Amino acid sequence: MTGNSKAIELYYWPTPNGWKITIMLEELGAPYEIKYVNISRGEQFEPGFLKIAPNNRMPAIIDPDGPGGQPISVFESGAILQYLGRKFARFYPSDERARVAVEEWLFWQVGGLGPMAGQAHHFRGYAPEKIPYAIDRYSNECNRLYGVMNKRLAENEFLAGDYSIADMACIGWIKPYGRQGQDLNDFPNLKRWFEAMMARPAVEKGIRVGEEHRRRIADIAEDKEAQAVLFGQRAR
Ligand SMILES: N[C@@H](CCC(=O)N[C@@H](CS)C(=O)NCC(=O)O)C(=O)O
Repeated sequence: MTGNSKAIELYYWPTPNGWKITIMLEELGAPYEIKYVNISRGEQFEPGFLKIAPNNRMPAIIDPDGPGGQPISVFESGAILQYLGRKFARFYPSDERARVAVEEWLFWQVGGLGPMAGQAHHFRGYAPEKIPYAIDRYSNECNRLYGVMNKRLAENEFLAGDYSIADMACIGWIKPYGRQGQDLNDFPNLKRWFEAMMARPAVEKGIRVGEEHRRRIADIAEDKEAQAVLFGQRAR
């Protein structure tokens, strides 16, 4: 482990993408300071935040003790997990074969499970109009992805063999399985993994960070200000 005495600043809101990083920091036992970015109120567009996270999405971090002892900022949850995994040399193996397996499943999450489940949440929960084609399209895609994970977990305890940042990336997106129209009883290996993951103290603690700010779908579905901020964004 390299120097980790200074707290890492985590720009965060309690959502599946934010949880990935609180879970990792809890697993590492690394000191961190939460900077809330209230995405329903547009704080992701504040110039100071955009400087470190130009995609106006959280999570992002600033590590005051970055390479060469100088601060570094990182945005994109996958890049943050990889950075922390390298810095602390944990949950992201350096052996090339093992590392490739972690990266396959990490990128599978950030490019597949996350975006597809996010669209399922949108069309099933938030969209003012219920569009059957969109609901089916994203619920079916989640179902397919759950099947892929279930098969993988038939032969592996965790996605990449040993517990890794790939599992941390996925858990927050499987937790709301009901919002994606899925039943874990249809996926017994995934269910076994899900229960093992949720039993980890760091996962439980990471998901609880900022839970007082978490809002139910129905709240957002009625909150015109949040909808105006979050939905229908275009280039600025
Ligand atoms: N690819 C990004 C996605 C992050 C993301 O979508 N964050 C959402 C919350 S889960 C956000 O900050 N949304 C703000 C907005 O939509 O303006 C990552 O993995 O970090």
